[in-house]
Amino acid sequence: MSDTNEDRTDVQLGDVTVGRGAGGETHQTSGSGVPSLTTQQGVKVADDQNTLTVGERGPQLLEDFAMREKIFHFDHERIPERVVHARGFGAKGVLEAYESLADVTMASPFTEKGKQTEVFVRFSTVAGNKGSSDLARDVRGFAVKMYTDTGNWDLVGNNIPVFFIQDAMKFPDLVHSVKQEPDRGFPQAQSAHDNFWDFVSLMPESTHMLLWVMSDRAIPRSFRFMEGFGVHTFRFVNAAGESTFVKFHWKPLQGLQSVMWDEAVKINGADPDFHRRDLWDAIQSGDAPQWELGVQLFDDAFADEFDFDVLDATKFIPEEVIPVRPIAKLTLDRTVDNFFAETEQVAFCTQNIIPGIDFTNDPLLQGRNFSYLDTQLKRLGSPNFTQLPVNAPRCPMHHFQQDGHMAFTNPVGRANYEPNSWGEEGGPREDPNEGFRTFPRDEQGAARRVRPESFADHYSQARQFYRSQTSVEQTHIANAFAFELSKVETPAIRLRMVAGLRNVDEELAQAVADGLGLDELPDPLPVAADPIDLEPSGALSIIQNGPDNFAGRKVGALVSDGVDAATLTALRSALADEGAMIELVAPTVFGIHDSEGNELEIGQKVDGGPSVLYDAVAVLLTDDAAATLSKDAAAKDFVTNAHAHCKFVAHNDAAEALFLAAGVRSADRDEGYHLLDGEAAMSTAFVEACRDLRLWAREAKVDQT
Ligand code: HDE
Repeated sequence: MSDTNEDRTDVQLGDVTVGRGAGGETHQTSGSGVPSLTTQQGVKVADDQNTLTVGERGPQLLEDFAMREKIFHFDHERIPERVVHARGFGAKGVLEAYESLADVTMASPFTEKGKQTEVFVRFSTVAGNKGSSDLARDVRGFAVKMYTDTGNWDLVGNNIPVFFIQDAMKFPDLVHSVKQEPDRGFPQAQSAHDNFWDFVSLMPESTHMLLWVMSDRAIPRSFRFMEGFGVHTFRFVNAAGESTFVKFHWKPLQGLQSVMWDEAVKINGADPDFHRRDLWDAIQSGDAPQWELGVQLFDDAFADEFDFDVLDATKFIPEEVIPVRPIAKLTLDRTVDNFFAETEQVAFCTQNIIPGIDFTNDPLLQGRNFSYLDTQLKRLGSPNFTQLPVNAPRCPMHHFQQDGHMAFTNPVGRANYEPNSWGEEGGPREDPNEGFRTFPRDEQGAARRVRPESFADHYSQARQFYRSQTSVEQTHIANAFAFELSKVETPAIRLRMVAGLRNVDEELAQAVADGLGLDELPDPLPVAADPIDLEPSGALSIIQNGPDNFAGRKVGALVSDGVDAATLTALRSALADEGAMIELVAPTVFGIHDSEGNELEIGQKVDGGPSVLYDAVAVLLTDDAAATLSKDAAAKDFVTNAHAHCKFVAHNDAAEALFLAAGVRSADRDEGYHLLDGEAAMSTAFVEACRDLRLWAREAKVDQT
């Protein structure tokens, strides 16, 4: 057997040379400016293509340490996925304070105006496994780790300000019910099945959250366009030791936006990574998304007089009751360098708070404080997970905790206990002045297992949420309930849920019953406390809180070879002026030129770029291409779906043939359709119309056709 270069059988694959023979090397060798491939022990590897064998076709040799090490490591690459929020996506950035909040908190990010704190954010879905699709109807996690100079503060929130349950003890039941049913292992990333609706229909405290989850909040267009909430009531504590209650809000400066359910279903097929790709692309292109951190501050007197218990996580405080005060700006301007090292290994713990922040007695929060630390040990395998770079504080830390698996930051010196008498050599000491001090709240009472009376009203805020929505949004909520319950196989569960909805709103219950084809409404479920009518809150509607521009949104332009150069240029420039993007979709990815012969960069072949991937569309074709595409199912779907999803459509005259083939007659083409013929003003008018995001007036008409 020879290992000389003469024995190599290199293969030329396009512009890449790959070594294949005995002793063969890849095209990149140590001499060409790239480092040598090594084993984990640092031994350079000569051949990464062929295992050591006896003779050319003989058995493999166990002594091939390079091959065995490679396979061994591969076999152990996976760690347990998160038991909930398994599918997530992280990004890095900075939090910048608007002002000093020293009067209410000594929390380090807010000590002075302009103060910057490094952050890591992980967005997630809850129910689906790690490989599930982004557009599942689900709550989104919005977890923020702030590396402050007084320690790490984790605000582990969601995109919905309330939760399904009032006591952490019910969390395993809730999660079991929504995840795959245990006997069959499906459905994946879906709440539309018997177990989930069985559980929640037996837990009236879930009703308020269900309204949010059946609303378009649960199918956001992008992480960039959704709010975040700390959910629980926390405490701010100032240097004088005074406490103020606080609820945290993240408000996207991009405005709120969601997709329609039919779009969500189709996006999941077309691009299951739609949300993570969106965030990645936005940050990579320099369009860093931003959120304002806002707080609702209140005292004991407000807590006593408010209609609901501020410790009950199934309730929120409307912004009309306590306005949200913006205190800082979050900018996510860096993608992760390595998905596993950062997004997967990041370990959020609700117990990670810093001086100036404290807990309240919210029973959900107290339970979480146990769960998050506990779950990280299971997932990351060692109490030293805090030493992983993504989890390590950026401020100095000194303690006597030692050893354990994978301890790679180890104290030096003799002292590993205190008190000790080793003087300056004796290691760190307590800091009574700057150390964390728990707010000295008064607590007394008998140990009991009891749900407070003040947690009993399960319907009033659900009703308030529903009645705060536009009629378009109300229809979406009713449709979502009907869809989900139609997937439930057990009639009694469907009926129990409709019976519960009667306590929320009779019209909603009726609309759901109609959607299911139910002749007669069941009697309402008994209530523990009579629901009351509360003032609607405009802040709860997505449509009323959209952007006032089209920035950060994307137009999909279906074009063909020979597309009019002036029209395309005018459209591109109007979108660029708005800060919006355009992606070209064409019958092929090579060989498409504009009318002036310029080769166009095509983002998607027509069957890979359905209109559900875009916020608005353009159809700019030649007559020949329109005739050909009129026979193409994907091109017709592009148009039909854009129309059905109430999108704004720019087009040239030639697009007519495709519209007709797609069943969009001229009578169907409303003011959402904009003819473009190269004039800049026409493109500008189209982009201005797009600021509304959708022409909702079309929705009812589409449903009727
Ligand atoms: Fe979580 N939750 N949770 N949760 N949660 C987890 O921790 C838990 C709750 C939230 O991107 C787990 O590291 C209990 C509310 C987010 O890594 C686990 C209860 C809110 C994330 C856990 C709740 C959340 C998690 C699983 C009921 C919004 C993802 C993996 C008391 C305020 C964090 C992990 C990330 C993750 C427990 C309820 C948000 C098992 C026991 C309410 C955003 O510890």
